[in-house]
Amino acid sequence: MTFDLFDNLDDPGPPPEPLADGAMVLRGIARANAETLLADVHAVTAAAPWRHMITPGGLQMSVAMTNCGHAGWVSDKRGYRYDPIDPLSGQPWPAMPVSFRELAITAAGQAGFPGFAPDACLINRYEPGTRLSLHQDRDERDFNAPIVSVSLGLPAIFLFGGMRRADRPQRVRLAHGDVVVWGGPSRLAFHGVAPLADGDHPLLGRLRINLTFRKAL
Ligand code: MD3
Ligand code: FE
Repeated sequence: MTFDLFDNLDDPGPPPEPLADGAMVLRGIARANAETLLADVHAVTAAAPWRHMITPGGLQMSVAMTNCGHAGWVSDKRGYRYDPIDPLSGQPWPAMPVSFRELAITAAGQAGFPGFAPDACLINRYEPGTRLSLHQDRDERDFNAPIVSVSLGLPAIFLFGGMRRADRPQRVRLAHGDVVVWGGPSRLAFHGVAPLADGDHPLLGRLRINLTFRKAL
């Protein structure tokens, strides 16, 4: 068992950090539960293994992905969509672990989005050098619901752009345990992740894992 300052329940931690209209950073709020979250990631990947999806343009993504919940985000030559079935296994995606759901709902509430009901969680795995190019998340049905993201392992530089692809993105460092809630006018902002710098994280070694919670259906 490891302990750090955030395990002291008397310490409220840093206050929520507004990033843009509707976007709030909750620094370190997932740290105390990180080992449980990671055990649950491993349980999900035992049933729905990591895979490198293919974009509609035919390129393999450098980030490995899987999903849990009632629907999973998939990409192939036919396009992007949410599917209740994992195309690798032909089975439904694994259920969303309780630890995931509770964190996502708590974070959304702290950021001013009570009643968030995520039905999908996309899990991204970054190795050093991998990146996610600038994109919008617009495959979900209801853009009124926020997206909640949880960063674990190696830190990343997150690129947060505007409503147009050409808008110069701000660079935000997201570290282990940081949670960001993206709602309101930020929900459709362009965003991405810069190539991951190498490092050695005590829990995850040379990896970053990001969970994104969505109301997809
Ligand atoms: C801002 N993932 O899975 S999480 C993605 O770190 C994705 O793996 C990144 O972008 C990652 O689609 C970034 C932060 C994030 C997620 C969704 C957003 C930021 C967002 C949707 C709208 C605006
Ligand atoms: Fe995204």
